[in-house]
Amino acid sequence: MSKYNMRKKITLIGAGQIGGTLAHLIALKKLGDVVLFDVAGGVAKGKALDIAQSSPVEGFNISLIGTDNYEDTKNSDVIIITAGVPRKPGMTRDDLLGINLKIIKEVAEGIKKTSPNAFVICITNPLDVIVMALQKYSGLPKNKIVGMAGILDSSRFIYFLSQELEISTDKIKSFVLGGHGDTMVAMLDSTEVDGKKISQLVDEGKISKAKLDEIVERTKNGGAEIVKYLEKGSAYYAPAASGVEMAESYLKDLKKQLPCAAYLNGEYGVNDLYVGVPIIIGSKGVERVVELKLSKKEKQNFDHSIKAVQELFNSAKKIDPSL
Ligand code: TXD
Repeated sequence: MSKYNMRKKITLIGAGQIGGTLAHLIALKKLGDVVLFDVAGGVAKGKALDIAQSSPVEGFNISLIGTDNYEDTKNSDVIIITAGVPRKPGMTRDDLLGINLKIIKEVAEGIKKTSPNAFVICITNPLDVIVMALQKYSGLPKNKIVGMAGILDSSRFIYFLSQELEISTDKIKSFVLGGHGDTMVAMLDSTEVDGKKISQLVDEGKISKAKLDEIVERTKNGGAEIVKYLEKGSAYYAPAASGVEMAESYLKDLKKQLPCAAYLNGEYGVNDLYVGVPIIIGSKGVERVVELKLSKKEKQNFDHSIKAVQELFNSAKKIDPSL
C-alpha cells in the first residue's frame, strides 16, 4: 500500500524503454503510485520526475519516484519487471539467457524480501523461461507470478487482421498461445470477425488463405520487424500497454480473460512449466487457467511450442543447476 494508504503502490523494476512507458501509462490511467527502480539509478529518477512534471497538465494526482534501493519498493501491490539487457551483436541466445538469469535472480531476491504479497508481472526476455526462473528464485506463489507476451502477440495479430479486412479491431476476437517466440500459436479456429469464423471469411473469399498465413508469420516476427526499424532497442509502446492491462485486471478485480505466460500444473497436458495460455486475472492473481479445446493442428503447434520452451528451460538449468 502506498503512503497515502488508499492508493495502490506499483513498482516497475527496470526503467528503460518499457519501464518508462509503463510509468507514463499508469500515471495517465491513475492506477496507483509509481516507484521506478533501476540499477542505473539516474534514469529512474529522471523519468519519474519528468512524468511527475506532466501531472498539472494531465490532471493526475499520484506520486512517482525513482530509486535504486529496494527499500523504496516495500509493500508494493503490483510489480512489473522489465530489467534485463538486450542482445548485442555477437551475443548468442544462451549468452543473453545467462546474463538475464543473473539479473532476474537479483530482482527475485530484492522483491521477495520487500513485497512478498505483490502480484508480479514479468516482461523480460526470453519471457517464458525468465518468468519460470523468477518464480523459482523468489519462491513467491505461482498464482501471483505471470509473464506478459500473449496479449501483445494477440494484439499484433488482431491489428494486422483489422488492417487487411478494413474492420475495426474491436470487431475481431482472437488470441495467440504458446511460448513467446517463433513457435507462438495463432488460434485460427477461435478467431472471429464480426461474429464470423475466420475460416468462413476465407471460404467467402474475403481473405485468402495465403494472406492469412502471411499475417500469422508477420505476427510471429512482430518484434523483429520493429527492431529492424528502430535499429536500437525493441518495441515498447504495445508491450507496456499489454502489461498495464494485466495490472489493471488485478488491481480492479476485473477478472478479464487474458493470454499470459502462466504456470501449468497438468492443464493442457503440461506439467511444471510456464507457457502462454488464457487465464483469468482478478484480485487473487491468476484465478483460473482456461482450458480451450484445440483443433488437431493447433494442438500440434502448441506441443511444438511447449517443446521449444522446455528446451530453453533445460539450457537455463545447465547455466544455473539450482533452477
Ligand atoms: O512480449 C514481451 N514479453 C516483450 C519483452 C516485448 C518487448 C520487449 N521484451 C523484453 O523486455 C526485452 O527483450 C527486454 O528483456 C525487456 C525490457 O525491454 P526494454 O526495451 O525496456 O529494455 P531497456 O530499455 O534496455 O531497459 C532495461 C532496463 C535498463 O534501464 C537497465 O538499466 C535495467 O533494465 N536493468 C536493471 N534494473 C534493475 N535491476 C537490475 N539488476 C537491472 N539490470 C538492468
